Amino acid sequence: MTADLFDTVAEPTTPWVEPLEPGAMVLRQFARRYEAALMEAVRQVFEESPLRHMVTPGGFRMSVAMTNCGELGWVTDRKGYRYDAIDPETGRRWPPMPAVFSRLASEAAAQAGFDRFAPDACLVNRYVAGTRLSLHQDRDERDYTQPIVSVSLGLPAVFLFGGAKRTDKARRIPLAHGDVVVWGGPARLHHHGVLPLKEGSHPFMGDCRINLTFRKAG
Ligand code: MD6
Ligand code: FE
Repeated sequence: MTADLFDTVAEPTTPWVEPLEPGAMVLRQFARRYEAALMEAVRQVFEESPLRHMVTPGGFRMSVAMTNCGELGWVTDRKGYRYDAIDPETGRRWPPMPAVFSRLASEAAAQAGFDRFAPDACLVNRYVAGTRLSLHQDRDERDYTQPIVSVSLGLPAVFLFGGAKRTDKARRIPLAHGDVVVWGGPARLHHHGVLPLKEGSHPFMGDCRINLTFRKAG
């Protein structure tokens, strides 16, 4: 049997759009079309640049385990947050962005009204039970006209989506395997985070949630 690179195992569900606010929406089940290829590509990225717990500038070890692929990778250490072309753990460039990653990200962005999104950075996050991400803005990128595309795989999570100010009330948005959140335009700098992951088991991913966050960083 020959399988195309972008073939899927399961019959993909027809995606639907859930608007959040101007510039932000959830594309429900949008990543299901490529789920098999995505999971295989994630596995390959982990082999080349393993997951690690980075340290914040304040000295706290992040509960999310992270790695990157693409031209640039997001890193944090005692010196601060930044994008770097070199993985500090391996001393080599981050693994190239798998074709299925760039394709999914630009298709999702286009669906959300952001044409020609060409990410140069993909942050890969792994959450296990108890892992959380506190409210923050993504503002280490150069060009805020470019959106953020965030893909959820594996265990469900509750995504927090707030406003321009950290104190703005944040909505709680349940995210399931295959859901994609896109935020840009007037929502580009809105605060967001993830509530502590609940224990569980996912048929493809086991006991974790994988999140792919695509950016045009450079
Ligand atoms: C998520 N991650 O994991 C969303 N932002 O669902 C992020 O928003 C994020 O993991 C900036 C830096 C690291 C991150
Ligand atoms: Fe973020």
